[in-house]
Amino acid sequence: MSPSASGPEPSTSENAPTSVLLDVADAVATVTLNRPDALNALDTELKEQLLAVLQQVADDPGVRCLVLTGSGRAFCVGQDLKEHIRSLSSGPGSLATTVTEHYNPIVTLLTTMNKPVIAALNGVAAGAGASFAFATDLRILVDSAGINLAFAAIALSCDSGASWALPRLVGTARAKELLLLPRTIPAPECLALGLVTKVVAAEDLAATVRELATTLAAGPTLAYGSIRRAVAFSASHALDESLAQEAGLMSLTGGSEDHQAAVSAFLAKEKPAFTGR
Ligand code: T3D
Repeated sequence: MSPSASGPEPSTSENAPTSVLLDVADAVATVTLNRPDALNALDTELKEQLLAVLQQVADDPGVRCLVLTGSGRAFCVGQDLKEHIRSLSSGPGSLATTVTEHYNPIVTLLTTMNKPVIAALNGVAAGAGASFAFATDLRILVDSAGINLAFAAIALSCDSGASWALPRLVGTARAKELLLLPRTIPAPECLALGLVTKVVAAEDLAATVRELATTLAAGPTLAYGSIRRAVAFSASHALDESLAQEAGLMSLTGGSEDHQAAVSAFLAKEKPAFTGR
């Protein structure tokens, strides 16, 4: 599973299917969900490949920013319901298994890896696909697409962290409305609600994301990772605990090479060159 410096490559060994592509260039890893004919619906193979690739990206200190995107006209329409109907016939056990074995670790990696994560939403994001997008730091959505919290439409509750991330993005009342009454929320409304960071024309998506990812990949990665952890921690802890967590992370980042270099550069009126350490 060696990363490519030139273009997207299979995420797994040579003859394996390519439901997920990984490209690494200039410290930016681009992970592409690659079942375009199925609107990047999440079947078992894709989920297992995605989990492996995300772990690889998280563990690679040479990667300083992750971009998650989809191929074709959709970002991701969530669980592959064609596969799902087959597993339903074998009983509810398989549903419980994929949530804990696939969805939960995927979202944990997206949420907690020590580097910034961008969702390049090239098309509709639905169900767990929407949840994956919410687990990232910045979401760039094409103006022709939307987001659909599709779970209740098929009589499911919600998963992949939707109940955790959505209220933090839009507030509890709005989160419940979007989950109880699923619909495809058009791009301008997604922006107004705070579900996405930015809306762009489809032809501008690649350049917008590239510029953002390049900027983040050249930044203070340790500080970025620590900011992710501090914000996630304080969302579910009291002020005194959050202050203690901040103090620990300030101590960590205060001892970093990047901090030393950045303060020296500031005082010398120079631009800092961050190494990520
Ligand atoms: O055990 C477990 O796995 C539990 C875990 C669950 C996690 C989840 O993600 S649950 C939620 C699963 N996802 C959905 O319920 C979304 C279903 N899709 C839709 O609601 C709509 O398709 C969209 C809002 C995403 C897009 O609408 P639209 O109008 O642009 O497209 P469409 O015409 O509805 O769909 C186009 C085709 O894609 C269509 O197939 P066809 O008619 O061309 O042969 C449709 O059936 C197919 N498709 C869309 N979503 C899925 C799908 N096929 C399989 N799985 C899908 N999720």
